[in-house]
Amino acid sequence: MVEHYLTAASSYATDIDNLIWLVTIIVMPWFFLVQGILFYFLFKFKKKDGQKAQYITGEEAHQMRWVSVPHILVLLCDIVLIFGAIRVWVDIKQDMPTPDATVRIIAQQWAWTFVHPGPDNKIDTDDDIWTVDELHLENGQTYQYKLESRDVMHSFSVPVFRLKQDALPGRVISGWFKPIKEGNWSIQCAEMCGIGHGLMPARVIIESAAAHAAWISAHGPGKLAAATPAASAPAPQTAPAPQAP
Ligand SMILES: [Cu+2]
Repeated sequence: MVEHYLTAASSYATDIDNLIWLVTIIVMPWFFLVQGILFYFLFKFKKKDGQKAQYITGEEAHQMRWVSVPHILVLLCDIVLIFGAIRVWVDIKQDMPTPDATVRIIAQQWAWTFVHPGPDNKIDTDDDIWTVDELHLENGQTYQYKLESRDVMHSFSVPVFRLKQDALPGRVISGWFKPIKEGNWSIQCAEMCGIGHGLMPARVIIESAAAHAAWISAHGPGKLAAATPAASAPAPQTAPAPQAP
């Protein structure tokens, strides 16, 4: 179960994982050091009969060093973390690689609508393929997404992509991802969006170029493809469905 979410299925998932490892490796020694010193002092200076507590102002140089030296060391660690974080942030959020295709992602209470480009590889044209709760992507392609909300705030979360992006009503938020691992993975809304929030799962299906081309050709222009239930195999269904909005 956990391994399912640990899979790195986007080109930048490993960069995010490495950043979290960097934070863990830098913070963990400090945590154990501070806890160790705390418990050592708790036992060393515990109340003893006949011994009065001293009042220490901490103003002398050798006492102030207990604050200033760790303070400087923590600041140096912060600088390392900030550099690591900025590098990943710029790669993922600032730089937008030239996309091979664009998908529109529309959140609403309580479902996801995905608009895929049809054979012309453009969205907002007659051959778009609309799906509900099922996003189809071609492995190895770079996608730009345009994220919208029809009602309240939602959050488009794809754990295997290490992607979580808020959707705000009235705004179109652009970003990108590049799937690198074929499979059928979870999408979940990660923003409390009403009573049905927990019932808002979807699937991202990453398929080979041939399988993706077959999926595109199996869906007529402008049709709303039937969604595959979240727990089932990714095989697309072709049941008749209402026209796309
Ligand atoms: Cu939600």
